[in-house]
Amino acid sequence: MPDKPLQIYINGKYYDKDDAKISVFDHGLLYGDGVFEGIRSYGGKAFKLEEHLDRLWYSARAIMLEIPISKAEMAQAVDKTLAVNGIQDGYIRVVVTRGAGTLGLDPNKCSHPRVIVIADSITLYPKEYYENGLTIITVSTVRNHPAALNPRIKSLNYLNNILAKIEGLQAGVIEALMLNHKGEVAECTGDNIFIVRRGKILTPPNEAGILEGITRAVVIDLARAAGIEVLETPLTKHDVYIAEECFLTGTAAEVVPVVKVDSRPIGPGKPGPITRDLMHRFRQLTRS
Ligand code: PXG
Repeated sequence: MPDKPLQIYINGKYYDKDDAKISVFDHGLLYGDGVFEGIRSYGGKAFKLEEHLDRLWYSARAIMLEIPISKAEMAQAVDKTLAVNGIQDGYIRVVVTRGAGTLGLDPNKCSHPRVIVIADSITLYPKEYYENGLTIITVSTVRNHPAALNPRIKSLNYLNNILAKIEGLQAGVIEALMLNHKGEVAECTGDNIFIVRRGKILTPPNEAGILEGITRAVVIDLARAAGIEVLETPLTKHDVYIAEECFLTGTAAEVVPVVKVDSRPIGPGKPGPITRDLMHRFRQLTRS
């Protein structure tokens, strides 16, 4: 028997993967006009679902997109999509597009937002990255100016991050550090950044122009609960270069060490003790 095709939720109905389609007039496609979330499931349960849905609703609000269902209905849709696909440890993508409109920008010409929920298995980073740490570079692509497209909005237009990712890939690294328009450290293309200095954890504040990562918030809480001081403070490349440790957080990556930035070793060039402790605490939280 072939496997049952993946079931995709679109506006309340389930479709086989190959039949899950939306209009070529959808402004999500034509203009990147929409919002999304990426969520992990552990043991069949969506991790930090409430936080992800809160962020989705804030993103939608910021672009004046009204999500046509309630948060409770969305939570049910996420749970059901995991269940019908029999996914335990996986990845959920929730997408809300402006819907089909005309070949013009006007969002008011789009009447019905599309709500899409995809649950699939997840391809994890190779184990080696967690054991030996990542090498990253700072790229020249500046993170979106908050007054242009606020990075706090998880919008369907990810070209800013994709351009930075391309720069990184061209240079042979899989993640890249972006600075903001002031030259301060912002974040990586799909991960938030942290450094350790004199035993304290430092990370850029929201005002640096970053996505307010859910994993970032979890790791800040885990660190504080473990008695480690965490400061949200503006950082420069210099701060990263002289750090004792560096790590990234994100839904896909969880907590991953960084051992080299712009060809410079961070600390001794190996994952540090605070990073390894937080990786362990994060795993305990999600796998218990
Ligand atoms: N910054 C940016 C720009 C992101 O896109 C994060 C930080 C980390 O946020 P969370 O809430 O996930 O801790 C993200 C999230 C992917 C993928 O497929 C990327 C993200 C999330 C899920 C999947 O690369 N980025």
